[in-house]
Amino acid sequence: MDYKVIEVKENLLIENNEKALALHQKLKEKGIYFINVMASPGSGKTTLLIRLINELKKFYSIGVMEADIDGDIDADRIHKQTGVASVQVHTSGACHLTAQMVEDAIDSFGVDGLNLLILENVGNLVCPAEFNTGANMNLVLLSIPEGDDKPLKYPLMFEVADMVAITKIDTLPVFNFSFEKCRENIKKRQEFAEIFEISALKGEGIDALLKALKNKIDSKYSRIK
Ligand SMILES: Nc1nc2c(ncn2[C@@H]2O[C@H](COP(=O)(O)OP(=O)(O)OP(=O)(O)O)[C@@H](O)[C@H]2O)c(=O)[nH]1
Ligand SMILES: [Mg+2]
Ligand SMILES: [Zn+2]
Repeated sequence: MDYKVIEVKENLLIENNEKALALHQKLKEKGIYFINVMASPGSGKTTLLIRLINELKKFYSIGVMEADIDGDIDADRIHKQTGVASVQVHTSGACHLTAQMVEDAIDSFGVDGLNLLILENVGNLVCPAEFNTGANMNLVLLSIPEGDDKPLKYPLMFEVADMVAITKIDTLPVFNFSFEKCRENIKKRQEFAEIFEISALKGEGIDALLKALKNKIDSKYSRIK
């Protein structure tokens, strides 16, 4: 019984990976760079995206997919506060997106003419990391109130991160959080992720993150807008 359950999951992940690679190729052919944003519920994903998009929209034609189990609050916030096209993706109760769900969302969203696609994945530090979305890069957030030990408890999320933004640094005075320990814990998972310290609320550290994101995007595809 246990064996069967494991096999089903492995097949599911292999199938998802194949789908994600095909989706990646499809977006590449359209010249669309795709960023997948993952983190815990309430860690500040939408707040950060609003700040980033208001700068990035000067350089790119952006589309945003907001994934949640229910509600359309985040897609509405993004659209109202940035003016960019956004779509709310409901997962029918699932706590992560599969590549197939991402492709279905992209197809109904209509991405032709865009050169940057951003996905705010379901707030969850566990299974979104297991399911390749076909994105060019994963931006993972870790907010100060969650604690500096999270990379030890949720290893895969920090293994698949290309960039980690330590967020809500304005709350540091009221939490027992060590940047040094957090960086050490991230490095235990992998060596390569760039790490940023930011406050989406106050704007601290946003410029460095923006610059790194632009470098990543522009090193892949030439700017079209
Ligand atoms: N102090 C502080 N609060 C922040 C910061 N960024 C976000 N918040 C607050 O954190 C709460 C959650 O922010 P959201 O941006 O909605 O978080 P989220 O990760 O998108 O949440 P879900 O989509 O529900 O998973 C809100 O009350 C924000 O105002 C920050 O840098 N500093
Ligand atoms: Mg959100
Ligand atoms: Zn899940």
